[in-house]
Amino acid sequence: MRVTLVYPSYGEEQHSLYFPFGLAYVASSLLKAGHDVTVVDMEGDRLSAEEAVLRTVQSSPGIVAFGGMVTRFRYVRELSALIRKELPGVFMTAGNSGVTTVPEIYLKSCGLDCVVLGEGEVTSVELVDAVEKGTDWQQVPGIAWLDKEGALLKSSHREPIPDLDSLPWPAWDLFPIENYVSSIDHRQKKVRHLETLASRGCPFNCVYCYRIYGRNVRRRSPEAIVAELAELVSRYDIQYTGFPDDLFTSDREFVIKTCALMKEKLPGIKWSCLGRVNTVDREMLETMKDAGCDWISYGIESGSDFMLEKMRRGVTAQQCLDALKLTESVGIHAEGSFIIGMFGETRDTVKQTVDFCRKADITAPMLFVTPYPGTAIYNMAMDKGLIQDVEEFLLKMNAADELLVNLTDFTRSELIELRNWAQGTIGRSYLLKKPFARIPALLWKHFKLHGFRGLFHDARAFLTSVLARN
Ligand code: B12
Ligand code: SF4
Repeated sequence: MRVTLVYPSYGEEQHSLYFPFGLAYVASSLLKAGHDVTVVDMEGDRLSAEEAVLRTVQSSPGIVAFGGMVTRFRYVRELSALIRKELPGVFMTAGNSGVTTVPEIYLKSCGLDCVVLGEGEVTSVELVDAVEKGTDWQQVPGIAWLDKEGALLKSSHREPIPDLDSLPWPAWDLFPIENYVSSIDHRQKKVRHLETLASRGCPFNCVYCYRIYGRNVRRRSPEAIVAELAELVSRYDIQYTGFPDDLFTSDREFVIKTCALMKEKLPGIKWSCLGRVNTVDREMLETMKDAGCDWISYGIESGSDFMLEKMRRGVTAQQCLDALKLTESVGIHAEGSFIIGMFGETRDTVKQTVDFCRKADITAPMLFVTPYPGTAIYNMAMDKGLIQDVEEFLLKMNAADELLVNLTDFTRSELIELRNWAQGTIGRSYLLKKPFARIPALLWKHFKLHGFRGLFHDARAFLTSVLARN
């Protein structure tokens, strides 16, 4: 059957491109099952909604299926309405973590026939088979739909795919892959890159995080991961890769084995991953460094032990500091990310985070906490009546840098002011600690990436921040 997979826009003017693995895995499974798959990549091809609809209609689909994370809900809503007008009888579905956590909203607002819950590879194949053959698709496990009265119905639970090595590689070539490979990577560097997924799931339980694959971690074999990477090198000439798993470092033995194989088969390839401070040690980091790892991003989130406990992080600020220093000491760049505005946040806890960054000598983005559907804090926010209208909440989501729900005792403007102060102080302290090295390096980096526009933007931001110092 002809299936058109639509990847909605990211919603920002300028950004790096991240390859949509979920949709690409679904695409390769459908291809393997003999279906005819077209991808309309609004993001990768920078399509307007009208262009995306036109391409979708021109592909003459039997099924249209949307991907994209929860923040892209509004695009799915817009596109689905436009496509429905052009193709009134087409079967429409969607999958991703948003659909999985708030299926009723997607079904109601986007006029979808059903949605795919959780892991999509097997479910999408069975669903397309059933629609093609005209059998009862509601018998396919792992889907949800609305009955005539608008009540949510779900089929039986879909078991996780036991062996990830059995999945075909993502269907990279259905996407405008060169745009992804040659885009600025997540470190803001220009290098040919494409990432690979090594595992699904995370054993931890942080309150602001939703894990579509749950706490039981499934890992691919190091051999399969390295074979895929070798293919990416030979097909697309990549020089850089990374593992955007929930948590790449959750199992020491797995990391060490994968590194040994990477070192042997892919010398010269550099890479990055997401880490957790209590899952790394010196020997492991040295092994990673030796296998080409040059960058680890740790979700630090706060410099306050009180807040870390509230977030169920299970680590202390001191552990975070030690891990950052250890990582840098073996020659891997350690990056931290922070959030502000969790339940219980105070001026003191924010100051502790700022002090933490000074001590760690890092600069880092500080994002407002957002209670995404499926997280513990989403349930708490719902219980407290802080999210009155879920659809409105989803529609407001964009690049994740705005304050959408205030979980604190501060007023909205106080919290925004506090964030701006903290972010400015962290950035300024970092630059002024080694001004002659860091300021020119920053300006040069942004000039290379964005030309004079980037340079002026940076210079103005820095001067404003120095003048506003308090
Ligand atoms: C890489 C990544 C990113 C990348 C972008 C990825 C991309 N291409 O869009 C970047 C770094 C940009 C990013 C940003 C953000 N991210 Co993010 N990200 C991830 C991460 C770590 C991996 C995604 C991935 O590739 N997974 C692997 C693939 C195979 O899984 P999948 O995408 O879920 O796809 C499967 C199913 O969902 C389903 N499926 C997916 N699409 C489709 C389509 C169809 C038709 C079907 C049938 C099935 C289907 O089948 C797929 C295969 O099994 C996930 C965590 C995770 N492990 O999933 C978070 C995650 C998706 N991100 C999340 C969040 C919150 C964000 C941010 C808002 C964070 C922030 N505060 O900045 C921003 C959003 C920015 C924006 N404007 O949209 C949350 C979403 C929470 C939620 N309730 O939906 C997650 C789950 C992290 C978490 N644990 O909380 N992210
Ligand atoms: S934030 Fe990271 S460590 Fe915590 S549960 Fe999510 S993936 Fe796991």
